[in-house]
Amino acid sequence: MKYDKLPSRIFQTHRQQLAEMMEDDAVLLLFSNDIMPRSGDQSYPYCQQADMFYLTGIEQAETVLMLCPRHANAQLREVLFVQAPEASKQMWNGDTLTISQAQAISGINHVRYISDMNQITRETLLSTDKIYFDIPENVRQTCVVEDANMRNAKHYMSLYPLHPVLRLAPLMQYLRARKSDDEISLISQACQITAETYMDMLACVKPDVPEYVLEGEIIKGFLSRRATGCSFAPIVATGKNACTLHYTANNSTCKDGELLLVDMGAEYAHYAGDLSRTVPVNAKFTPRQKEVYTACERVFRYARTLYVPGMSINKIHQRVCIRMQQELINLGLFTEQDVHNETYPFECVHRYFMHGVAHFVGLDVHDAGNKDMTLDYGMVLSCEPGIYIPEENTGIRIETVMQVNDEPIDLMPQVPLSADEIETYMNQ
Ligand SMILES: [Mn+2]
Repeated sequence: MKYDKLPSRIFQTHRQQLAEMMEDDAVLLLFSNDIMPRSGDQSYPYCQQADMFYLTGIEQAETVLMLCPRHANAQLREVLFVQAPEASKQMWNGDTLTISQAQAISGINHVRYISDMNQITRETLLSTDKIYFDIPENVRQTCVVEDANMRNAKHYMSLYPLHPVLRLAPLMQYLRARKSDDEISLISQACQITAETYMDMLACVKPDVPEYVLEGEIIKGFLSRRATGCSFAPIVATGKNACTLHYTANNSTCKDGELLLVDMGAEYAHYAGDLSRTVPVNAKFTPRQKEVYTACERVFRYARTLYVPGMSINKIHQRVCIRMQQELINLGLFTEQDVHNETYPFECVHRYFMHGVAHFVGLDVHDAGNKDMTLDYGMVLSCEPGIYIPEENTGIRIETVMQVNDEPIDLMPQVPLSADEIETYMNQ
């Protein structure tokens, strides 16, 4: 692996915390992601199911975790199944984990080959009342492709139709939203790689440079700093492209006099970074660009102070919208009277700031957690106000990653922020 080996205590702690939340007489069957076909005989780079990584640290396919924390037979409380070595596969793909390597990574004593799974799960299920399954519950995505956990849930439900089933997702959402110190240092590492790469990339920003050249600099910067890759596809958007929130075509050319918006994140040891910044292509803001930029910067500086225990994403967003409304009125984008005539709150604001100001960040860049969850120590979220004015060819987003604290902590404080800092940095 590219990253420093993680201590198994990270995963042991996660399993212990989950065990405390699980119902008595219940067993969890958790399946690794499938290898996703691309075209012909090619597959996409393998991506482990996030909860599987969170609970075991195992990165390979054909892995199953069975947890039955209060089973009378101690041998059945925690069992990990991994694929057995196969000479023909090893010739092409390299070695798979041995039993002892899987034990060392996960901290699980009872590691067996997957061929033993049917017998061991049968013995456990017939002596247990309920089964937890981890079917996908992301509010932002319903996928037409059935994943391994959904497929196996249906399979086991048909084999054991009299066992009530339970949802794992709410438990994982609760746990994964609260990061340990180990996890926070991994996210910080991903953020450090992201920030350094961004600041190096700025040296290449100038009129007539294509967006994809900057995308290349980002990927090169990430990989050479030991990132596993990108936590999401980089957005490199000049001028009006920045008003497409998830613009990833990156095939235009940066023009003199335009602003450039970059939204990028490295992935280190499966944990995500997430950074957005906006700079003038020619290293000098026009007076109007500076006016809009500094309005967004003021909202950003204010928003960062709100990542304290007791808040929630929805509460932060509400306060940021109030502040944003005043800034947008001052920019002449709408009037107090327009606000008075709104059919729903912040209708005018939403024309120019149409996305949320925060999401959880962790194993997924948009990590487990919901918008009404009360923020607590150990939570990590993005902070990303933006102002988008297509008629002025302008899209601005300023984003960092914040750790919730009495004094909220910006995990990328080194990145130039004020218009003056940006111009000085780009001209040096
Ligand atoms: Mn983000």
